[in-house]
Amino acid sequence: MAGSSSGLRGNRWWRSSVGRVLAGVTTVTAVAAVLVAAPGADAAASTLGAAAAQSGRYFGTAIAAGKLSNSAYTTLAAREFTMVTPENEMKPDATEPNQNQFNFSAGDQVYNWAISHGSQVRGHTLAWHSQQPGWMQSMSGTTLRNAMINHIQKVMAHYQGKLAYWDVVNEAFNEDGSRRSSNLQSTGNDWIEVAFRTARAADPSTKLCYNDYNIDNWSYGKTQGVYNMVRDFKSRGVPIDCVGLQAHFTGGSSVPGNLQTTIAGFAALGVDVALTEVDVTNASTSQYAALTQACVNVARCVGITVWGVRDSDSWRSGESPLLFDGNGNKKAAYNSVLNVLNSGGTTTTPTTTPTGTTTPTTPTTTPGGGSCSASLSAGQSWSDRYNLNVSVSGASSWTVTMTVPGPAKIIATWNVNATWPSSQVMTATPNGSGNNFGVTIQHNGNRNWPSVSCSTS
Ligand code: 9MR
Repeated sequence: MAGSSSGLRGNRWWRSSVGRVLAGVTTVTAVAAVLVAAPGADAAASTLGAAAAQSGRYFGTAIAAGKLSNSAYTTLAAREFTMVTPENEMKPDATEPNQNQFNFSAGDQVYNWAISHGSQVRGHTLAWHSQQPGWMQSMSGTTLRNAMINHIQKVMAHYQGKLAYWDVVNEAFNEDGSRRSSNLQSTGNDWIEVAFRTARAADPSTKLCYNDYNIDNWSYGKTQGVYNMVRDFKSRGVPIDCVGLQAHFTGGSSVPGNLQTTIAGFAALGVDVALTEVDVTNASTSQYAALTQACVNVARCVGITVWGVRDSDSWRSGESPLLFDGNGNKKAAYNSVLNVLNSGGTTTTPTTTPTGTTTPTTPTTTPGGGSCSASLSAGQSWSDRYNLNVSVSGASSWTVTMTVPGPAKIIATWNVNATWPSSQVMTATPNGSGNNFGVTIQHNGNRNWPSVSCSTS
């Protein structure tokens, strides 16, 4: 956990945060407490999710509903990951098996598991040439266009306000950067922007992404094709918030040397970028380290998702491409990813966060049960989100409740067992990491301090 205060003074977190800590805590006593009981922001974290959260990022995995009854699988997934992508359960063939008859049972299973384990969810995917239900495969023209619009509206309505991201359109380009031919493409070249406009209207709270494979190499035709589309969308006001690089470095491909250039290139258009389906042939440690480094070096690279938990869960299990072996043991690549995440590398321009007058410290005494108090101090911040460090004192068994002022919402925590079923209200208990933990809040324009209270039982 946290090192000595002198160690902290020398590091990046300390330099970038001390001004905001001084601004954000109300009393001299509280400032002194922060100096000594250093928040764990830059201490080496021991899980992927916790390590990524130190720089406001998530670390995710694909989850299959059919494996949620396997406790080895769920224990590992709950421990390590802070973002979940349903591997197949939110695809069109799963959610609309018959036209206008929707089935969200498997999608909801993955969603409910994820949020009950303090994880966010990335919806995957609404419009795609593949995994269409049979009735859609045989459609064309206006009928198909209208069916696509209806599908997006109904599926997004079901998950309204619940998902962090949606892959609105998946894999719509050819390798040379032209549009892939499909029944959707045949409805007109504007089908992608219609999908995004429909999605924004259906759920303005979710970030809307374009997702594809083989768009990792900046000089590749497909990368440039997607880049030009995103640039065009941004210039014409077509709503798009993010680009997902699937980053499948399996089946003969490997991490290109210019991956960071690609991530930065997309980010410069004003979209979030994520690596969304990572796997690497034989889990090369150097390639895993390189792809992680490329992400953490770009401020708007918001997270990394690996495409499965253990090698045995992979769609390409023959290439053993993931971070855990079939028995759930950490592989060498796990450590190389963790080390890069723990070494920081975030290059962001901190903004002043949070602001406002809410008292960040609310001690509570519970009759007969001892007492505890929780105080907040500001951590790193980015244009869309900021970290807070929570320091608990007075008891080793505690429950901290934090309420963030909407439309701000909690998107990640580390060094704590936490759930935030409403996005605005979080309940947290110790997870054995001590009495300091961290929270990432997406401010959505409201940077006022959350309120916090502590109780014992
Ligand atoms: O991992 C998914 C596998 O279980 C499915 O059989 C397959 C069917 O298309 O889709 C896999 O996931 C894909 C993802 O949805 C989109 N990018 C490529 C992934 C690997 O094929």
